[in-house]
Amino acid sequence: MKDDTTNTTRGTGGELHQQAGDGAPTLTTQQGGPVADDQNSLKAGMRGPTLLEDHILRDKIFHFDHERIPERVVHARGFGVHGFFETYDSLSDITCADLFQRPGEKTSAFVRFSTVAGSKGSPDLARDVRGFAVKLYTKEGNWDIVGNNIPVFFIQDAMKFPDLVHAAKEEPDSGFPQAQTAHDNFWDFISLTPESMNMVMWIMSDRAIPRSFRFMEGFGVHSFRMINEEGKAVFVKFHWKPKLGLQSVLWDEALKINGADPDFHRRDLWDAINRGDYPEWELGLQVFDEEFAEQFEFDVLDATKIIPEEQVPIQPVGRLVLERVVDNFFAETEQVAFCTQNIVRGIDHSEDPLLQGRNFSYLDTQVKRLGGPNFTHIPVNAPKCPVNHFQQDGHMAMHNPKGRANYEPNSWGEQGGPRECPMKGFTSYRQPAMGDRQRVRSETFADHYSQARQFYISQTPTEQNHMAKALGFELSKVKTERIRERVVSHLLNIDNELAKNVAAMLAIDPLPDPAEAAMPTRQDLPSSDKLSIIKNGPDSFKGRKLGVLMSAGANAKLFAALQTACKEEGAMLEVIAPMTGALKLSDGNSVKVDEKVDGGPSVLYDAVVLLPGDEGSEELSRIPAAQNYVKDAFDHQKFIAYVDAAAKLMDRAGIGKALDEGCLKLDTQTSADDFITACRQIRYWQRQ
Ligand code: HDE
Repeated sequence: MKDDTTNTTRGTGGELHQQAGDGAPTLTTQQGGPVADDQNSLKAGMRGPTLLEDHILRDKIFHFDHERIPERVVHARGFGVHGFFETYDSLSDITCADLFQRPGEKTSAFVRFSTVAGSKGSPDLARDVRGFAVKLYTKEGNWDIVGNNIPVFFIQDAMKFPDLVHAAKEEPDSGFPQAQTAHDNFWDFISLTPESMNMVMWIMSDRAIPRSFRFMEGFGVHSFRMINEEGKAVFVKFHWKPKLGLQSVLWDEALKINGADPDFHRRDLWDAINRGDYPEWELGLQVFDEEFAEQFEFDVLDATKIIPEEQVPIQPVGRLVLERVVDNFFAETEQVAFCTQNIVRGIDHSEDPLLQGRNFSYLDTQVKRLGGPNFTHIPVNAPKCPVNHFQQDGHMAMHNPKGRANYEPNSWGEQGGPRECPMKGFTSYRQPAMGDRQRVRSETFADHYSQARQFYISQTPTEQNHMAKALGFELSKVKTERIRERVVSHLLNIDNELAKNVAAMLAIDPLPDPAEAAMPTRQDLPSSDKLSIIKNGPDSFKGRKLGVLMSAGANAKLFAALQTACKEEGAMLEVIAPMTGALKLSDGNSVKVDEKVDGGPSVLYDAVVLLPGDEGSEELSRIPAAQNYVKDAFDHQKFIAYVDAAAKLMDRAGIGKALDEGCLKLDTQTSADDFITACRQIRYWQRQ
């Protein structure tokens, strides 16, 4: 590596000048002119003023002034990575989409995960829906599945989207709160929009605070169509199932993670890919026909409803592997432009009014964000198949056709440019469209509570408890009493106990009347196990992170045993100690410290080990951050392994007498293995 001090000089003001040579290229302006001095502007005399003619200063500052592009109006905070999609078997019976024709076919992909409400710099662990947008660069054009990690949405009609987003984002007068729905405007809108109740149950569940992008599901949300070569269509819903299973954090952890590491999710994905631990999802399809759609309890065009997996099972059709981080965040993550209308032959939209509105919106927003119609010339947006058309010019046009033909039909024969292809070209499904022009909501969309109830009753008691607490937290931040009451009046149409619990947290007594419902809540929808995170636990500690709190003299054998157990499981291990740098173990060897104890709180780990050495245990037990490390791990129902030397630390953290079966004593290699096996349950939920 080039030494920072080679080829350097000092200027008259003592400033450092690093010069080209020894492999360092020459610095230039944007016009390519070599720059002699990048430290000083051009001045009249030693002490100025600076001269207006300084084109080098102007070149640099002009560009800097224009570095920002408008952040996304929603989903501003995001993180993108590259990967590929691999088709399992041919799906030619249901679709002629090229990427699904050949088993083993690999299609390049770019995926951007995001939160919705917060601005670009907001913390990762906001309670929010996560965007799960996938761009597939197929041989017949780009196909974007612009989905979320929750399979339903707040509203049924695109007309309401600006209102929803205005209400969710910071309030227009004060400009806060940032990245939070815990405020009056959001709950005011929600409480006046009963169609949002199913989604409200989902966002008040732990789905809205995922442990990592790697441990969450993705959903296309709307019903789409697949069409085969004969023109026959079926409906499909898209599901992404993470190979590592589902996992979320607790709300108290989310709040603390946001302080300790606001980039927790993006760092997790970045680190996983860089260490070769490529996250993987299976694409699953729920395929159903018009006949099923007719007899299903709800309208398949209503994006506030799911089709339970028990009713239409999910067929895995391929896998998505994320294996490459971006070279440049702005070029790729910021400039990627997803559009729901980017579909390919063999896939088609449904008449879902939310989807129809989205198809208009995304193209519009890209022009605003990226500054013109040529955003497909940006590498991350460019299709990886031949692109030939007569569209031309516009801002920043990069690929300009040669020759005279820029229209068709034309008479220019071989020089005439591209022509239509009825065989391979996109064809829309021939769905008859008839009816009076009218601004209406279909009455088949009117059941607002039944699936909200179904979601709630499908959760484990632990998850139900989290939901009640989340509602209690959010509504405690709502200052207007009648809004809080109105939300409880909706909850009464979902589940009495839930409504009562939340009302108690808000001291609402007596209970309000249940909200007037367009349709009564169905009590006959069965619970669906697939809707719970805990019931679909990973049963593995793979991909998770163990935090080992240590001090000088820590038992080297046990440390090695933990390292082996983690490696075998495919988990990571980090060392946390009072000081950064290196730590001496009992055998005299040193180990690298990953985090100083106040920079590595236990909320950043999935399970913890307390492994102080005899020498340093007293000092460690007096550090408040170490005590919090233990207390939080215990309160967050994490598995804890400890050695005798940790007794004082545990006492000072107030857990010494509370140890339970989620706290395991560590003394041999087998106990290290047993501990990692216990960690597969992710949390010791029995600890209340
Ligand atoms: Fe979006 N949405 N959305 N949305 N959406 C955008 O497009 C919009 C909706 C989703 O990582 C915007 O490029 C309307 C549902 C994701 O770049 C914008 C409606 C779902 C992303 C837009 C919806 C989504 C966006 C803002 C209601 C889940 C981030 C910036 C009719 C199925 C993509 C942009 C990325 C982004 C409009 C509803 C998912 C303004 C009008 C439902 C994952 O075009």
